Amino acid sequence: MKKILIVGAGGQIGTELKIELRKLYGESNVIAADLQSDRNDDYSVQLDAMDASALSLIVNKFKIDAIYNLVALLSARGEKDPALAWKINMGALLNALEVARQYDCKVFTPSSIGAFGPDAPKDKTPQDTVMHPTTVYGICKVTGELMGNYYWERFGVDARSVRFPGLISNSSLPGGGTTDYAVDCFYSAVKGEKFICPIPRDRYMDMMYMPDAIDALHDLMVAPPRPLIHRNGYNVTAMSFCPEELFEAIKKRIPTFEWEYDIDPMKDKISDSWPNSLDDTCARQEWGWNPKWDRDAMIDDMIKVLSAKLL
Ligand code: AKB
Repeated sequence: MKKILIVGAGGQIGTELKIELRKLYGESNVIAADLQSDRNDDYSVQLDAMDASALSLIVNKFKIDAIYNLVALLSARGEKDPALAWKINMGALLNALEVARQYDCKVFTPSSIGAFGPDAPKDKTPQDTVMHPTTVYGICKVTGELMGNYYWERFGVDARSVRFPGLISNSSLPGGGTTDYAVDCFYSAVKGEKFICPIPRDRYMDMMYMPDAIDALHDLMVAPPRPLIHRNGYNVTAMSFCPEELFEAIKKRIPTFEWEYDIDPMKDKISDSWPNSLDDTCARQEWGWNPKWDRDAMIDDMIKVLSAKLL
């Protein structure tokens, strides 16, 4: 990859991906696109991801050879307006695939644990199993995986994807996701505020610390194409926990931390339909996926970084 375009660069993943890719490839080789451009960034451009002609102009102008399409309404937000979620999530992906076809670019787009539905095996959910999601977000993710494979088989567009679990970051906040609680609780704990948890105390979901997520994105994109059998998209995970386990572990480090539960019915329903944990053997075998951050290391780092930032 020589010239990279991040579409949705101002979001939870994009903010950190931009920094890491610029360290690897140089500032001018990573163009950051979002609805609003960043005036302090010389390589930031304004782009509405729904505008295919505008995307095409940017890809042509900067001679882009890899597009990271990170535009999406997340699961809980998507349920508030399913038509809009479909329009944005699928529209941005289709534009990225079509422009990639035109200019011979690679494409990365994240899939999610949300691509699975209630009938998939709950524990160690296999790479290949039934996928009947019950959210519009999940339906978009399954369709996105199929479209990625279709563009690869039919047009040779090198589209790749991973099924991300909940992503936990110390610098950028998620928004509209079902797994957001696992980030939000750290802000409450560090600020000395009581955390109100919208997810049931014993509901397990897979999670990952953002540095591992960035490694997953990069490692998959630079992997040689041929050994990639499950290119759209790979199960990846780093840890699985339920809210009560996470809060108890935080309390060991911040003894004043308090929490209570006020279950959000929509997030309850969504999280109940998702896996407890994924089996990521295929990613490990096909491109060497190997996460570095476990739950305790992630908690220590989150508290350290947020305490320095907020206190
Ligand atoms: C969400 O909660 O919607 C996302 C996801 C797991 O895809 N974080």
